[in-house]
Amino acid sequence: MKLNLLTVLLVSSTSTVSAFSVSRPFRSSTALHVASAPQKTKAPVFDEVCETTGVTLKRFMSEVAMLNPDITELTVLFGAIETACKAISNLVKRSQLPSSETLGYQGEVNVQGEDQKKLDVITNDLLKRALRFTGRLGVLASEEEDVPVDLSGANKGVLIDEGERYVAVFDPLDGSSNVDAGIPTGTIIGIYEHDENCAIDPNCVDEDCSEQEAQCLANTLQPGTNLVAAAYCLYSSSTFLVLTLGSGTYGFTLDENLGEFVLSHPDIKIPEESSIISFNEANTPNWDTPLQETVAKWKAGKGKSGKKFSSRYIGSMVGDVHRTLLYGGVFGYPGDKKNPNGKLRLLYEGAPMSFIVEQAGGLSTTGKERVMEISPEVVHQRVPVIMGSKNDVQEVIDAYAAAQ
Ligand code: AFP
Repeated sequence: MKLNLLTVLLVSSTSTVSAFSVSRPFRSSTALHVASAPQKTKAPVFDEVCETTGVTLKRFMSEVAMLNPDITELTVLFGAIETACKAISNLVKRSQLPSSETLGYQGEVNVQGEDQKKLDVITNDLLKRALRFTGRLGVLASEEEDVPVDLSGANKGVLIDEGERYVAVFDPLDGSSNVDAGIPTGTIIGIYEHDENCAIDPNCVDEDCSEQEAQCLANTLQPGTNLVAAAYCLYSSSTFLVLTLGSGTYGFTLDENLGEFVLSHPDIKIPEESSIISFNEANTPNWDTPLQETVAKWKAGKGKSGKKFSSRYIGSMVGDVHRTLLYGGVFGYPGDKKNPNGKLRLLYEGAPMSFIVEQAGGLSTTGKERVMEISPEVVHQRVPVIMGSKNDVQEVIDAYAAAQ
């Protein structure tokens, strides 16, 4: 069904993208009309692999599409994500050179009161445009945008067909406070199905929008269980792209000679238990008692596994979760007395990363509930997150349950 939407996203002649949308916070006061939970996708098996190129992300996605024709459109989105990640990787790498002039602050504060880095703004623009030019996106929400951005009208010129349309949520440069020191950073992306029945009057700006129109723009407010895909790119010693389409977690490494992401970590399985904790431990005295006690036991080697845990913390969620996926352990940013919902954002940090971790056999919880099952009420909602190895995270869940 063709969407009856006109643009509320304007691209100015100076290439600055500004979103004009409803300014009030988006609250799902009534149930959102959203697509039903996605079906499990079939994962490809590669019988024959070229020794020189390996399995590229392009081949992976085209084989996924052949096995799952209903998600063929996702290959176009992943083409855009791939290009954006390569471009961001180059920007991050070059940022240390004085000639790049991309380090430091932009001089703006985002809606969450955080100072925006120059690279936050540049990468947000880059990813937004890459996704928009696919013509497959109805709405997007980003850490760096105050409100969701309706793209349907803006896509008119590049719309290829009237196939499925998606909602993208992303954090273009997570961990950007580390970027000036050359510490790993990442991009996090979640993809939902868009409600194609949404119709927004072209004159709908700010208070002119009806509740229904506001809710259509707020089509981003879906729980993680509705995600059809999630991915992160890690800009580190190598550039990685790790994704799930709901059937396992797959890791690709950028082969800089080929310019292609090559499957390097097929069907990642996070170790069921480990001995690594990854928290900002300066906040320990303010954590909930069950978490404080569990972590204290782990440090003393008196937890369920009897192993003595050690600590690894970068302060970039993508880097910390990537290590946790490969080595096991528990990464978290829990709620505390000062910030009961912690620091991480549900929509574009907590939910997509939980999807990736769960698809690798891990768990992700707030301590009291599964992160994937929380329905966001506002776009930039924060959520306590404790994710990683199944047995270790279960120990935290059990401690919370016992304390109730
Ligand atoms: P920045 O993007 O502002 O650097 O924040 C990164 C982040 O959202 C997440 O990637 C980290 O896990 C977490 O914040 C680190 O927060 P602390 O600096 O409070 O430990």
